[in-house]
Order: sequence, then structure tokens, then C-alpha cells
Amino acid sequence: MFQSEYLKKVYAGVEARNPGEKEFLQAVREVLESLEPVVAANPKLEEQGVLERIVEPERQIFFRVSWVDDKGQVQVNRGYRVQFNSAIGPYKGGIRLHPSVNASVIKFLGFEQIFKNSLTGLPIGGGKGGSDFDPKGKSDLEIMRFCQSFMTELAKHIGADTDVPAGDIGTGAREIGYMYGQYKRLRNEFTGVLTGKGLTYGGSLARTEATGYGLCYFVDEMLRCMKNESFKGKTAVISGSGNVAIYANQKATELGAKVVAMSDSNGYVYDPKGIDLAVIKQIKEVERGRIKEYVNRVQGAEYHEGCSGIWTVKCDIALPCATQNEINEASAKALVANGVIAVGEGANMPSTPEAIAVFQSAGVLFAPAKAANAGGVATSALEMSQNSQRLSWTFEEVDAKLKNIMVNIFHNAYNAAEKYGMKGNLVAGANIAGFEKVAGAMLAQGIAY
Ligand code: NDP
Ligand code: 2IT
Repeated sequence: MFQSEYLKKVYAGVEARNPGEKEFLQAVREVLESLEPVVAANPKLEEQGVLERIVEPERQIFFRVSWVDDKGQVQVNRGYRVQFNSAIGPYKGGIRLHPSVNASVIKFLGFEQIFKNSLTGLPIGGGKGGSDFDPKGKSDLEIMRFCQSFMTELAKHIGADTDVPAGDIGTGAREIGYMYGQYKRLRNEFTGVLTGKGLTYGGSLARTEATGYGLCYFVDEMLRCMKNESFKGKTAVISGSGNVAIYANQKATELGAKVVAMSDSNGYVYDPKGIDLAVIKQIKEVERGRIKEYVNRVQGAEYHEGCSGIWTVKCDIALPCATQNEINEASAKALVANGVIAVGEGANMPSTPEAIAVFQSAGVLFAPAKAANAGGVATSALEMSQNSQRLSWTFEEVDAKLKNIMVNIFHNAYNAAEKYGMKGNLVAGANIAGFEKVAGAMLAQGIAY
């Protein structure tokens, strides 16, 4: 519970205004809890209503997306774009295409994006979008028609200096390509309105790898600074087998770890020799198939139905890279019992509050999503810079900037936690460091009467 009356009041207001939105409330509560000492030290925040303002999106756009499937049937989905905060730059954040998408999910993601984007040190505000469209089992033409219809409405609300969407669950290079094509058709403009674009039309090298690589750069720095450790010789488990998981595996392996398990929404594979990433890439990126296919191609590997079992696999480092709330208290306890030393969140909000408490009280190093997965959006901001300059940087140049950004985020989060008497608590540190810059900008810009 909150100590400060001000925080109590703000949270009660969020509950009243957003009833039943459990993911959004979870994300808001965590940030407000971290801000206790900041609010106590800065009365201006209350005087100027900064927290009441920061928890309310600047603008929310919910829209109909109708499209025609391959059988000629009309389908209707709901589209979302939540433009949460533009204090430090144009709204920036991904588009999630998944049947579980609803207002609560998009708002939690948009809210967290404010602080994550601030942590990158780059000028990007917070936003998120998506649809309850399910890309699974759809033909390429169905995906194209959906993406075009989605963009027909979204195009009215975005722009290279206004709001710049990108990928997230279910939105990769293919979807971004179709959306970009439609934006260009509608606007007759070739601008950096989306990131995660293909390399032939304005995409940045290393954007595909950025979230997974960035996660490992962050975890590596955390291990080095807080435990005098590294990935070398460690066993790792990575949930998911999408964009973030695949490149987290690649970098963790390069840094000397052995990744023994990965998953999708049906189950997980365990390979004691270390997952063969080329096989995973072929199944997931090329064939868009199911991960259980792995055991038909690699001898000695096992497949287990269900997602949560992956956290019972013994490991030193756990990298949840699938979705929100995928590690609950029981899974966290299983990881701790098996001797996990570090958890790095590649997905957004993958650990429940109870799970985080288990890790923190067991002394497990915990890298929270807002800080640890910021490499994706940071590299999106680098893509925006390249688009503005009409130049493209080399892979090495972008990768070096990404690494530097991740190392800085770790130190900023670590130092902010220490400054407010919570040394080692990177959850609080990331929330505070991300908040301070946005709050400063909001205070400087005043309130419209
Ligand atoms: P992808 O769509 O490429 O992959 C998602 C993976 O997670 C798939 O393996 C998918 O399994 C699994 N998954 C999705 N939903 C669920 C679910 N409800 N239960 C269990 N497993 C699920 O997405 P990304 O890799 O891009 O995103 C993964 C996470 O990382 C998300 O939380 C996203 O918000 C976050 N993130 C992504 C960034 C990016 O740049 N892409 C940047 C920062 C964070 P299946 O194939 O069965 O659907
Ligand atoms: O959650 C995230 O940070 C993303 N999905 C990436 C957003 C972006 O704009 O690159």
C-alpha cells in the first residue's frame, strides 16, 4: 500500500476511471510505488498535478478495422492507438496484433513505454497500438488486407514528427512493410513514420536484433557490476521464440552462455546440448510453424506441452521474452529453488508483482523490462535519426550505440535507486530515472488552461 496520501489519491483515481483494466492498473501501481521517495522530496509534483496527468493518456483512438478474408467473408477487428505522453518527443511504441489485445493491454504497454523511452536518453514520447486481430493461420494476402485496412485509419493520427509506430507481438517486418506501403499510398510521402522497416526502404541495420541484443548487454553489465559475473559458462532459459527471444539467444550464446530451453504459446523445448538456433529460426521465422517441430529435427531434444513448465528447467539466467505475466509466484519460486542468479525481462511486464517480490527477497539480480528491453525502441529512435538524415549507418555503428545506451540505462537505474535509498533495486531505479526526465519536461511545459 502507498504511504503518501497523494499517491493513494492518484491511484484511487486511476482505479475509478479504468475499472477492471487489470494489466493497466498493475503497471501503474508498480510505477507509483517506486515514486514514494520522489514524491516526498518534490512537492511540486503534487502542486502541479504531474502524477494525475501522467497516468491519463493524452489521446486514445479506438477504431473499426474491417477487411475481407480469403473466402470473401467480411471480418471486423478493433484497432487501438494510445498516445500516452509527448512531453519529451513524438509518441513512440509498437503495434501488437494478438487476440488478447484490449484497452487494458494497450494502455499498460503505452504507460510503460513513457518511462522506457525516457530511459533511452533519446527524444521519444510514449505510445502503443494494436488490434485483437489474430495473425495465426492467416494467409499472406489476409495479413496484407488487414494491415492496409488498419493503416487506412491509423494514417490519420500518426506522422514522422507526431507518432511513430513499430513492431511488437505479431507485427514484424512483413506487417510493417504492408503498413508502410499503405501509409505512403495514402499520404504520398516517404518519411520515417514507422520503424522496423525493411533495409531496402529506410530500415536500420541491427533493429531486428536490437531488443534481444540490448537485453543481453544490459544483463551482462548488471552481472558484471553487481555480482562480478558474466554469461560465460552459464545455463540460460529463454521463453518465447519470436523476435526478442531469438536474438537474445544469439547474443547470450555469443557471450558464452548455453541456452537449453525456448517456448511458444503451446509449449517448450528442452535441449541439453544447447538449442540449435538455426533450427528455431527456420521453424519460426521462415515456416511460421510451431516450436514442437524442433524435436523432429534435433535428436535428444524434448517437447513439453504448456508454457509455464519452462521455468522448472534448471538455469542460472532466465530471460522471459514472450508476454506479460508469464512468470507467476510459483514459477519464480521454482527458478529460485533451482539456483537462478539473474532474471532479465525481454518481454513487457513478464513477471507478476508476486514473482518480482520472490526474486528480490532471494537476492536474485532482477533486470526490469522498462530498462532491459529498451534496446528495441532505442534502435527505433536511431532509425528515425537515420531517416531524418537520409543516411544509413553500418551495423557496427548502430550496435555500438545500442550497447552504449544499454550500459548507460543500467547505471542510471542503479544510481537512481541508490540516490533514493533503495540500492540494488533496479525496478525502483528504472521507474524513477525514467520518470524524472518526463516529469521535468511536463513541469517546464506548463498546463493548458
Ligand atoms: P513475436 O510475435 O515475434 O514473438 C512472440 C513470442 O511469444 C512467440 O514465441 C509467441 O508464441 C510467444 N507468445 C506470445 N503471446 C503469448 C502468450 N499469450 N502466451 C505464451 N506465449 C506467447 O513478438 P516479440 O518477440 O516482438 O515480443 C515478445 C515480447 O517482447 C512482448 O512482450 C513484446 O511486447 C516485447 N518487446 C518487443 C520488442 C520488439 O522490438 N519486438 C521491444 C521490447 C519489448 P506463438 O508463436 O505461439 O504466438
Ligand atoms: O515494447 C517495445 O518497446 C516495442 N515493442 C518496440 C517499440 C518501438 O517503437 O520500437
